[in-house]
Amino acid sequence: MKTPIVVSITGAAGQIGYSLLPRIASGLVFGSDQPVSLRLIEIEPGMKALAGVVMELNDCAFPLLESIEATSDLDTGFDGANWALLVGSVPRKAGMERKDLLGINGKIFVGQGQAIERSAADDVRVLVVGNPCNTNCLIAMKNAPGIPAERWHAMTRLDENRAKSALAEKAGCHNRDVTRLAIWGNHSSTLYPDFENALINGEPVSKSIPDTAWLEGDFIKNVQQRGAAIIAARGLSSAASAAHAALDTVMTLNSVTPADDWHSVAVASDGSYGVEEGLVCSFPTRSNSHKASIVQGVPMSEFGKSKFQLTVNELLEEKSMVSDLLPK
Ligand code: NAX
Repeated sequence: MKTPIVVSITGAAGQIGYSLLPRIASGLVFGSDQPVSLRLIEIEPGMKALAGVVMELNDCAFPLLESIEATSDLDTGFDGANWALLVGSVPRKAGMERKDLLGINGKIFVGQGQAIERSAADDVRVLVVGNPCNTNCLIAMKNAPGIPAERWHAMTRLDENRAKSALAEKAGCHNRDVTRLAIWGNHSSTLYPDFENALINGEPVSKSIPDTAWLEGDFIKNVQQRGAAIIAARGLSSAASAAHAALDTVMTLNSVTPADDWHSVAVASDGSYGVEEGLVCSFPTRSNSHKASIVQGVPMSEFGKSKFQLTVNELLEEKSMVSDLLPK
């Protein structure tokens, strides 16, 4: 038997946690011969529900699930973590400004970053899902200066998957025929789904979808607003698709990306495409199974550049709103 991989998950009793956990425990994500130890983190009010989730995981009798620790203590929760999935955060409530949300959740990510640095394994990698995920990731990363910046990620894969699905529907093809779909910028309503560099069956999207007005208009708007559309329909925010995208992200980061494709994840900028160094921004990336690298030289039209600048400006604004949480 291999040594178990330790996976810590915050917000484990929430909707996304509920979809995420059985799939990790089943071996789907880390391999069919890789035992997994789960460390599930909740705030005190969530601990009762988390106890129920633990009962259900036990009742699945997963052969690869080595152990489960349920805790509200961060150091216990991140102890020895090889992967930390930061899903839990406080949802935006009526009357709350974005600045308020950034402040409330930002403080959570200060403590989590510090605890990950103190307690996680030397090779820990982190994926932030809880919103606003780019800036939460920035805060946690800056509060864990001992962990290399390349180990921090925030999730934009759900937006990529949504965009692929929308293009496939319009083109009348399968979503597996859509490749090189990059999300640029922030996971928010300013994100830019790059149809100019995406391919359908290896050809530019414009060949299958010559409707430029749709691509520049409704396509972008629908991807940006998809989360709100799901809330309107379901009465709850997306959870199954979000959990799936989180697992897609981890599996992509753990494998080698084919040379003719790329995937979206927000990483600390290295200055590529003029984005301020350190800003956690979504780019087209390729992984070598240990590290995601930003794909260089992706061309952008004036239209694409203006959309990208808008979402980068929002990230800079978010950063300035949480400057008191970012150690110099
Ligand atoms: P839920 O409200 O169902 O669950 C969140 C859980 O986190 C709750 O059980 C809560 O007790 C717990 N929690 C809150 N603060 C915590 C803390 N400091 N430490 C540990 N646990 C804590 O939300 P859910 O639908 O699971 O969504 C979780 C997060 O994902 C939200 O912030 C949501 O906005 C974000 N999303 C991010 C997406 C992305 O693409 N990056 C898409 C889906 C989702 O909206």
